[in-house]
Amino acid sequence: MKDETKDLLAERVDTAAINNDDIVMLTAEHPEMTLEDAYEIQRLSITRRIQRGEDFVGMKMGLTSRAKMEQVGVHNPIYGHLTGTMKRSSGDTIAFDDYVHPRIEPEIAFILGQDLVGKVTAAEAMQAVSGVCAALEVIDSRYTDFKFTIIDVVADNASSSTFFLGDTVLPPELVENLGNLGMVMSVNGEVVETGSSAAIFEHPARSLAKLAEMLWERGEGLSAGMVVLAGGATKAVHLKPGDHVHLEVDSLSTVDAFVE
Ligand code: OOG
Ligand code: MG
Repeated sequence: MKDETKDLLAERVDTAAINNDDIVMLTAEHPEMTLEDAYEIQRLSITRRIQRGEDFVGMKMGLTSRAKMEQVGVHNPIYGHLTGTMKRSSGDTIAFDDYVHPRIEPEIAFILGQDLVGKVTAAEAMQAVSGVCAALEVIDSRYTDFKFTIIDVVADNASSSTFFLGDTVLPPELVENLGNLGMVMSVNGEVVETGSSAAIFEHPARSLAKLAEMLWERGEGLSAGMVVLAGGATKAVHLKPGDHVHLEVDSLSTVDAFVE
């Protein structure tokens, strides 16, 4: 795929995200697009955000649990970039009108205290982690009906739109059983999804190591200070105006997200 085509497609996904417009899958028009083209389009779309003044604050893994893979019909993990404008604190409110068709999912977030570069084991990856917290991620595919191929969703920055971090960030040595923490997500007081951090690539630390490996294969890495979302533990749930989403994760602080 030509560089100028990638530039045009990066502009298309970026503009759709700005205007909350849904768009036709890019592969419908460009069946020749490869996964590497898609990661390049993602990078170009992030460069556009940085040029507008957004900060690059971290990365996310996506499609690391079976429930997530089955919900969207894509069975391989992917990654996306997170910027400062996507970040919220527990208790914050988002506006439904700022999204195309938002969904929310329960996650575990890592804060890196050191750079993490290379093909590492899960235990090695955890040595770079200074903090662990619960998180809610709002995903918002820019594609019509939330339907996509792996190539399309990668080009669309893995549906990234907003993430809420829990108030308490614990050092990893204080989180017993990180690989099997109960996770309960409620909407307006009713439990909608239950799961375990074990569903996230068998252990959230394995997801972090996989991200480092996927980046390493492209000559990239993670830097100290970054946030990393390990991936949704359960399937994602549709949001609507007026929703109050509450997440409880064993040993970690709760996270609340409000929609107006
Ligand atoms: C792709 C993003 C997946 C996760 O945690 O699995 C993701 C999507 O489902 O639209 O964020
Ligand atoms: Mg996610």
